[in-house]
Amino acid sequence: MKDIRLVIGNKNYSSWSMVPWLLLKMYDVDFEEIEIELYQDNTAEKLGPYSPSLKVPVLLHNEITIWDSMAICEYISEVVLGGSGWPTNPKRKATARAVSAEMHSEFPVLKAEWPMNCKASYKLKPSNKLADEIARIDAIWSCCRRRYGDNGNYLFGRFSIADCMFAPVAACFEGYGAELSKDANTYMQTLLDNPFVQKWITLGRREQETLSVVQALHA
Ligand SMILES: N[C@@H](CCC(=O)N[C@@H](CS)C(=O)NCC(=O)O)C(=O)O
Repeated sequence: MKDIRLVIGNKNYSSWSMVPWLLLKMYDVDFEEIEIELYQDNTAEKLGPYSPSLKVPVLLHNEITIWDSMAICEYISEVVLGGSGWPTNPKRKATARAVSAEMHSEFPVLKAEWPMNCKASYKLKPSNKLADEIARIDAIWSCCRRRYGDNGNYLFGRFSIADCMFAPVAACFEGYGAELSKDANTYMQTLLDNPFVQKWITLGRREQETLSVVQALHA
């Protein structure tokens, strides 16, 4: 058994699972992956021993259990990566934390109307409320790239936790055909070109399970 274990859901559907998985992969941290199929009759039974919230992702490290994507990333950065999960400059770090927290806690319409589905490949016209949320994400991406993207192609230049938070959004935007500004589109492509993002999407597309809730949304 490895020291670090990450419990995740179906790669095709579980956006929050992708967040710490990508961080661990990008920083070459050795970990064991435990994948549990979501929304099945026995999901709660299988998740119970790992997850107090009965949700994924969950990080298990020594005797510690952490059951939230953002908290997991903070922990990995602090305990495993010596703080390098965030930009070092305090202003960049504060902004990276703010946009990551905004992604984590806001955008209810995006999460409901365009849920993660790696197999989606069609254009969906967003509702007005969703268009507002897409415009806000576009503004975050364009603004961070312009202000902080001087030392690399990611949101704050070099790769950080903020990119992990937005990687599932890039997959959704591509799958459902979001229309973005030029700068935001370039950043989305950077995320989609990341080899581990590609790996997650490829593995997600190979999964056979179909969640009827997600299918019904776009039938
Ligand atoms: N705030 C949590 C949200 C976790 C979450 O909602 N996970 C979904 C999968 S992406 C889940 O486990 N859903 C199962 C359920 O709601 O029963 C986080 O960031 O980790």
